Amino acid sequence: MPRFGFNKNTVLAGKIFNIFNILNLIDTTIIQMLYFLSIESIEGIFSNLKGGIFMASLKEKFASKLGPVRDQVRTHIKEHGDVKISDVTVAQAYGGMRGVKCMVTETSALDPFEGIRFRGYNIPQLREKLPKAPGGKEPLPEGIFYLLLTGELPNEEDVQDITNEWRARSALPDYLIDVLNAIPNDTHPMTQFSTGILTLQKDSIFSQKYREGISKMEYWDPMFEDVMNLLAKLPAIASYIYRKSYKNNEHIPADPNLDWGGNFAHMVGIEGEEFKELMRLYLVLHSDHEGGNVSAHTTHLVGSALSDAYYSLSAGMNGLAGPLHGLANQEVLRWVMNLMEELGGVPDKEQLTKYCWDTLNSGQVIPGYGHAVLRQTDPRYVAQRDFALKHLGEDDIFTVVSALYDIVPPILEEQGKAKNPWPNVDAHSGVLLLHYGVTEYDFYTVFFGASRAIGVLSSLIWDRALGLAIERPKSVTSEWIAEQLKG
Ligand code: FAM
Repeated sequence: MPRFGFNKNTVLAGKIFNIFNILNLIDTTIIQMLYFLSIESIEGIFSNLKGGIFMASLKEKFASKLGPVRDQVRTHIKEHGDVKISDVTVAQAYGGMRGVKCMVTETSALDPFEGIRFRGYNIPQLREKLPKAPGGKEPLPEGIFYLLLTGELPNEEDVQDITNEWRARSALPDYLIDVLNAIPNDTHPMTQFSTGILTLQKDSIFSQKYREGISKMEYWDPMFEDVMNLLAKLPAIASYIYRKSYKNNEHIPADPNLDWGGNFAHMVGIEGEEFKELMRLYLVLHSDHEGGNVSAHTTHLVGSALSDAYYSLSAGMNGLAGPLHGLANQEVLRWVMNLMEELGGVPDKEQLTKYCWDTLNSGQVIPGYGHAVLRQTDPRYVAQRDFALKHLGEDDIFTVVSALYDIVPPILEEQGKAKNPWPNVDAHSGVLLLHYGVTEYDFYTVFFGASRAIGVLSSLIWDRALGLAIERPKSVTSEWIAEQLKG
């Protein structure tokens, strides 16, 4: 019996739910068979088949989307495989492959000036169109998962189904708690998070099915199951790490009436509707940023070797833990707090300007500013600023963060190195978390990680559904480049 997560009744509910899942599995297999027999209008046939026997589910919706995309990809490769979509320069080979178009990610696309679009929807549209918690104004993370996976906006019922499904799969097994308890509390929370995810690998359904000899065409199905099991558990894993590391190992049981994000906020131990709303927004905003960023690309790369969702996400989280990527959110807060301590409270413009130049002149970056792709203020920053303007009221740290928004871009422009002087997502998240009482900066990237899992794991299901190949780009030596340059 799991030691952490939902109580006995919810565990029983979970077991009943699993019976439905088995029915769903049979159901999905029927849909796939129909597709391979080239029978059209699967959804229509399925709705007749259902006849009240099978629960409509996200999995069937995904299965119904699969065929046309598979066809399109097959045609792209077979009929247009030689068409060139990118060139690579020497600078790009040394410079982190910036701008090289050489991978496919279906879930979201990033425009340097417009920012991120999730299946075509920008952030203001998501905030408006995705279903909300009762009485809430911010989108539910369950909704972005549905959108990323299926390409369609969910309705209230679709989202409620995911909440129920994740709730039923959320209990943490004893062996995971034992492993987490064995990790010293002063180990960085991202190390604990990544270890927790990897520890669950022994229960991977994908790995088990692969060993049993599943067909390639069905890889996506056990991957879907692993992803659902993993996403369901992430808030409990993260909260367990938080309470163990910072709150005397005193844990808060899940609230079975809450959605995924609201329950996450509750289990961390911060009550109040506003923080739950912040969590929901935060978990939507950080979920996906197309495929080339370190956490997304790592998850995809590791998954391309047919490593399961646990191996792949754990690896992606290790990439997110780098200070140039997700860890920047804790670095921003630490930098702002150091600045306020050194300058004695809220500094004036002149003091802030000097502090920024001192940071740059000492060879450090200004955390939270710049981006590899974006060339304007990150819309995720704008959404968080909007939330802060609505809810924070008088807040000294927000005052400093706002002042930096005016001061840093012209300084970076004057320095002339950063291609993008504008703030990114990480410049704003810390001040919000701190305002509501998450004072442990080192934990911030774990929130980012739980959110990013939604995007990269949706992509991983698509990777297996589309049969994307093991990644193996060609590397060259500097000697080889020198030879080319001679010619
Ligand atoms: N402060 C100082 N220098 C900066 C800078 C910043 N905020 N942003 C870029 N630069 C420098 C950069 O270090 C590089 O210097 P060198 O030529 O000496 O190597 C130069 O400007 C050109 O860099 P770029 O082409 O504009 O950026 P990159 O694509 O190489 O790197 C970032 C992008 C995000 C890694 C970089 O802007 C940075 O280090 N920012 C601060 C850290 C940060 O906020 N990271 C979070 C990014 C976020 F979106 C995320 O992934 N979560």
